[in-house]
Amino acid sequence: MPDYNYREIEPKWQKYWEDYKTFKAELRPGKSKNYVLCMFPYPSGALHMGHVINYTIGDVIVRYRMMKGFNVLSPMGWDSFGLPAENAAIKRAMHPEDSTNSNIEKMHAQMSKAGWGYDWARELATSHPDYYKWTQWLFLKFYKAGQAFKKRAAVNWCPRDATVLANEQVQDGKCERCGTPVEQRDLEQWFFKMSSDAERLLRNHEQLKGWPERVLKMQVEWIGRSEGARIDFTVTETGDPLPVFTTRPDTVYGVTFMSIAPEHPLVEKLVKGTPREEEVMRQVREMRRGGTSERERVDMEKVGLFTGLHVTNPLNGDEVPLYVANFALMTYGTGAVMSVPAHDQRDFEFARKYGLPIKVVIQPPDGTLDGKLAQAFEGDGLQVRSGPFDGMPNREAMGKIIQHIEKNGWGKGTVNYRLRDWLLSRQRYWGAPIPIVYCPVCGEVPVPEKDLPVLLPRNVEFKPTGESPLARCPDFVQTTCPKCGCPAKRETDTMDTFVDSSWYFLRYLNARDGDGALDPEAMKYWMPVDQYIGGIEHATMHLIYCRYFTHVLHDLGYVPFEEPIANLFCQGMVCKEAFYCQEDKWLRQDEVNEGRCTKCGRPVHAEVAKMSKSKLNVVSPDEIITKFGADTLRLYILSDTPPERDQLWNDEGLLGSHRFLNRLWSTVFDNIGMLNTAAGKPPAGEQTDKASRELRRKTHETIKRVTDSIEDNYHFNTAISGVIELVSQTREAISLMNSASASAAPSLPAAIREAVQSAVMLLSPIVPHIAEELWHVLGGKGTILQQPWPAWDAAALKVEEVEMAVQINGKVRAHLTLPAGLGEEQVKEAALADERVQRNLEGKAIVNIKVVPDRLVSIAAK
Ligand code: ANZ
Ligand code: ZN
Repeated sequence: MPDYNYREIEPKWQKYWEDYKTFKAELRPGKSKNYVLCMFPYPSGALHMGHVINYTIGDVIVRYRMMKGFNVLSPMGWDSFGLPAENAAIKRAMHPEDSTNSNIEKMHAQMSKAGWGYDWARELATSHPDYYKWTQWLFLKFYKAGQAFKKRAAVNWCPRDATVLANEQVQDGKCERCGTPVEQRDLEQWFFKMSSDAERLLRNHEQLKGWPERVLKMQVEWIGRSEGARIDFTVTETGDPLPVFTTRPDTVYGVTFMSIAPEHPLVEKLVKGTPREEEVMRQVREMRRGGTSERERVDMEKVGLFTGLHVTNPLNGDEVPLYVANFALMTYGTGAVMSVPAHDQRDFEFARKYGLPIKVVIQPPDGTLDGKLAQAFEGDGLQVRSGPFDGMPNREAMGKIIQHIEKNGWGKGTVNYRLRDWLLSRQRYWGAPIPIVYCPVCGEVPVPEKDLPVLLPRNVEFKPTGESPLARCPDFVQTTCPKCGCPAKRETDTMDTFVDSSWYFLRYLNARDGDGALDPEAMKYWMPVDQYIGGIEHATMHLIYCRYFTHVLHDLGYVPFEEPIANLFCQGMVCKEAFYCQEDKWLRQDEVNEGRCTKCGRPVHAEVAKMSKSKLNVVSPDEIITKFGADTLRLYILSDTPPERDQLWNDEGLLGSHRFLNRLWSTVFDNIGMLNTAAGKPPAGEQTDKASRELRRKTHETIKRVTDSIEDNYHFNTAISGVIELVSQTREAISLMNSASASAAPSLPAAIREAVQSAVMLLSPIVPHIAEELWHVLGGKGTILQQPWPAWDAAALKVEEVEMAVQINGKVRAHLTLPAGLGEEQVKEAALADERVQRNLEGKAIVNIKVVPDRLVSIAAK
């Protein structure tokens, strides 16, 4: 028997799939399509376990659906622009273009070695001109539709990466990439008008039934819809209007001070020339240097400073002090907050800190008022001290107060969103140039479509300085105005890499098409994506951006649908133990001995963490594939837990998977003669012997179980344990057949062949190389992917015998093996005939006998 030589068979089948273009997808009208998409990687140069879990899930779905008869599209490409690629290139002292392209080559080869099947004819890389030409084209469409525009704004600035960051790229006040504290800067920047899409992004959740609940929830929170009102206060001393946004118009009579964001343009104007000017402006600068992103400021210690001015409440004429406060955010609502300490905990704490009055206007149930309040009362109750609204339940008063405000021209009922416009310009080199020209005569002029792409020049000093590197490249900057021909200058910022990834799934459909960005016919056939697979970390960035992009393209008439992704699956993380020593920091596993650091002897702290280079707990997929084969890795990565859950890497489990594949291999090769003589003789139910019928039942149960598990949110782990059981039972049947009693089971060889063949087919999406090989050895032709997915025979599932428990007065006294589906009278008879039952009934009179068919006989006796 040949060894399980994965080193030979894996490249052999990979070559077969390539030579025969097994994964080539063509538009076939009338044939059911299935678009299976995995989030494309950025070409870091090496696959990690995160890729392995993501792309293995995708590949199993692809192969399963091919066998199910779908016309499957499975593309792959490269998210190759952006900071990570650029930083990696700087580190390697290479040009980003060269390092990106060489990384792509390496990773492409690694992907093939993992056995993932893609239609490589559709491969794309976002940093190639034939891709970004169309990204620029889309930008122009957005620009013309008013969806891309330039404005001056306070932006998050990472001093280390020397570029602006989207709000989404700031975490805990730090740059998501490098961890440097983020600063605020005032800059002219390009934005997409994503906030205009907030309502639709929420509304269309209706259409996203195939998305995980938690992703939708994260999006809802991120979009942050609030209903309330704009109320126009006025600065008492100057008459300047100062509107606020509030979700609690019912508390407007309880306003005891007003808070304004340090960035608010009114601040400087109001304090100018007043005695407090210097102090206020110093504080303002201090707060702004805090430099934290807006969302983080919410959690900071609340600080404020009295401006010396007041505002007048239009509803009751109260004049209350105006504070500059760090918790007031310039980019939310109007940048000013009416503060109601009695009913808002944040305002309450601020009022306590600065000795400001607290005025209850919604009666707490226990009747506490004002100064006696231990904390803000945020619940519902009746209005008090609220003018004409006294005595009204506050929920009802909200609407009434809004009406009152609107009638008097003091404001308006409004909806406010947390979702901001998308800041898309970057002061970095490695991105798609923004196709805009600045002319001294004509102003801002879009580059004509015929002049696209605006090529990213190669010879640029691209290390980050804060200024756009392209600005230092005169050949790039100097141009002529497309409108009037005057000397003009190009925009030197590049696009956020998330722009590139917001439409790549559409470009796969016509990746080689030089005549247009999108192909309507292909989109009509292939879209929406039937299954998208990727990490949960993209829930609020990529997965909102790509929806917004598609919405705009729909409005512009380019795509015939609004939602691009019908079903989304987010895989769990692969974790492993990581070890930390106070002295020597993170340690490799082999640097730990009996809980101590082998370098300094100190006790080591162990934790389970996502595999990461910094924690030295990564396992390299390449090494595993070399040592055990891709099939072992694929099987192992799916066998432990449902794939949406995080899993703990464990070397034992990996070996177990490898042993199983060896067992499967030898099950076929050890019995190949018998298996192939039995070909073409399927055991047909009734005429077969009992042992054959039992194995056959197991086979069909397993087919059903595997199919159901895959259909049930891809629970491959359950599918795998099902096949492992089937293989064990098959091996037992083989032993039986080889034993003396073989003559009692004449149909067994055929049943065994069916079992083995089914096991191979059911496993084929997961371990495709060994499956193709074994299937061939069993006489198959071509690729197993052209075979129909096995169907279970309902008749074979019929259980022949059941074990029934017999209870006497609630206690189980005997077990009976009876034919399944036996009638009630016959069951009773059999129970009473049983010797153990008779012994237990001795001297008692039967009161009642109940039968639960195929399960239980319950006897009551006295
Ligand atoms: C008065 C009030 C009374 C408020 C009360 C709440 C409770 P969400 O629900 O997140 O939309 N707010 C408005 N603009 C703000 C800004 N620029 N910076 C910081 N806070 C701001 O929050 C809406 C509430 O957040 C608004 O309702 C406002 O405080 C505050 F008992 O107005 B409220
Ligand atoms: Zn011009």
